[in-house]
Amino acid sequence: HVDEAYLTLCQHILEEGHAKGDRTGTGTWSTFGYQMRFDLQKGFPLLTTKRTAFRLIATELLWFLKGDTNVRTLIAQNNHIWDEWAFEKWVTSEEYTGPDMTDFGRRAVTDEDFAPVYEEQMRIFQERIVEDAAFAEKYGDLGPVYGKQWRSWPSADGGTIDQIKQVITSIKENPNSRRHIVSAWNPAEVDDMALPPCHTLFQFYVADGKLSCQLYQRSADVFLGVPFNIASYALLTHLIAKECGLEVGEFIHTLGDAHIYKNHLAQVEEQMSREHRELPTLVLNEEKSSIFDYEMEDLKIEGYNPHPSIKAPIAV
Ligand code: UFP
Repeated sequence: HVDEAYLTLCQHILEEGHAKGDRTGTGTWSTFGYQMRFDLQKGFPLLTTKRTAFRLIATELLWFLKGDTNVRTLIAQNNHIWDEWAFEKWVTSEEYTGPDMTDFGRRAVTDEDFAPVYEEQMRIFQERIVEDAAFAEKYGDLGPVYGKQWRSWPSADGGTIDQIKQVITSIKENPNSRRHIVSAWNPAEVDDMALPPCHTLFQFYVADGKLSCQLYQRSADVFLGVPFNIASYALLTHLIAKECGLEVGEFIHTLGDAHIYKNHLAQVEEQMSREHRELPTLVLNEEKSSIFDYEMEDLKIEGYNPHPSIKAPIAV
């Protein structure tokens, strides 16, 4: 069960983790190198011990698959998971003249006077991204993040490589290949990205008519990020399997620096006290088959009856 594997990971970090500082200044408990396996035949791996927003996961995945790197599309769909990273670019630019937003991610949760000032600036930013196309082009773009590397990795000859199209072709034409790989980690462009890819590289594998996927995630915010990352790659595996005429196999999640932020500990304890429930199922619109044609309304989760969501501050 996905919750058992996930809560075992949490337990492992709490028991074996090193106290480790990090880029965001929050502080973590961290371990290095961990693997979980999920049999996608046994239900869709969306956590049941905490409500996890499938809508946000699916709209983000479709955004990656369309090759989009601008938060405008996400904000217009009321998906705000990437806002902080675009906002960071805006408030550190010369054009920004509002109140000081230095270290806004941490201060928004630790400083009561600052929180409303930050929220006001964020609201103004979001509205402007949606209303002002030129502003969005400049400040909504996150740089060459996933969408760009997946669909148009710049090649040495000045062209681009569509890794998703290529991997689908390779799965269809040569299922036994050991080279079904997509890499989001482009060393030449990492410095231009708002956030260097956390899910760094994935590989597909075909056996007995089933498609499996393994992800290497270099850095894993276990409370906030990982539940999304599991469901996102499970969904991707379903979409690619359908397009290739295969059943789904396993999703294997390999983690590098797997950490629990120190300000998520109470939330993790709360979740660990809950009993898991039956997994939901994913229902795809039968009329669609190309992975590039899906819209949010084509992807449905049925039978999802989780425990309530648990709020926690995100480290930016
Ligand atoms: N993070 C995830 N999953 C994601 C994502 C981010 O866990 O899909 F985009 C977390 C990991 C880490 C932070 O806590 O975001 C990225 O920081 P860094 O680049 O310093 O590893």
